[in-house]
Amino acid sequence: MLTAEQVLLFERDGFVKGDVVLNDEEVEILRRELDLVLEGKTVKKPVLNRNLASESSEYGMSMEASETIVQVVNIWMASDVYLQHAANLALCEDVAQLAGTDTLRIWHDQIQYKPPITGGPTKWHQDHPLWPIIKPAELISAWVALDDAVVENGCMWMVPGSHQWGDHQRHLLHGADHMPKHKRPELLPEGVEIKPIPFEIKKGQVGYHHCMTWHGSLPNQSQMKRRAIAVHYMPGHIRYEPVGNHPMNKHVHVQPGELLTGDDFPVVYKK
Ligand SMILES: O=C(O)CCC(=O)C(=O)O
Repeated sequence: MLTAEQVLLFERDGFVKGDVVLNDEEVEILRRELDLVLEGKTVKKPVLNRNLASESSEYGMSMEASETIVQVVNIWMASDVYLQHAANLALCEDVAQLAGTDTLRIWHDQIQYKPPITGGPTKWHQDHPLWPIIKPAELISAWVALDDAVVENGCMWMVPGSHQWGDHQRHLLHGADHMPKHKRPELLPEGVEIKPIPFEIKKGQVGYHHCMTWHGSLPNQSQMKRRAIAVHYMPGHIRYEPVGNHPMNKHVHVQPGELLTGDDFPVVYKK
């Protein structure tokens, strides 16, 4: 469980660091399992396994042709070890506490792996506007580092307080200096300041972020790998309300307006 201070920080900033939830051996198991998935050696497959840097997606951008960001979406579907990770009690209790819910389902997970030197930047974005088939915007992600994530190898950066500023996704730009720019700053609430800060997370540690918080990550300019597993958790009341498309759409078997339940959105925590 998180302390009252951590909960207050999350409410104020839209992100907070948690404990080290995985020991070295547990991290090693997840790393090995990731290798198997990337080498295509698992029987079951994830929903996506792609190079984000070469996609013109909302997340990826390529400044150099050689850049790579390996993104694997729903590795839990390919690997039971990752499903067990999503059900990690310490993570689930913290997220349930932050979300004020007694039930958590997986919306989806994602690996982002930035290889040494060639690992590219992940564009500044807000998560929920990129998830236009679910509502309300009350999801929380648990981002667990599989390598120390520091500025040099492309840790995430966050803009404190931005989860309270509304949907600015279509106005957010990734500057040449890798910092966020707003196309129409006059649309921001009065008096707010865009002050991005690095969110360095130790190997095995978790960082939580709200689905409206502005975040992005820098290129990996080091010799270290930067691997991480983020689980995007849905509190029990999240519904399927499609107003756009998403790779998870084909996994949805409920009607618009219904709770987003089903085998591909498993309950991983119930109080
Ligand atoms: O791993 C990264 O650098 C970005 C991940 C991200 O955008 C997220 O977990 O919401």
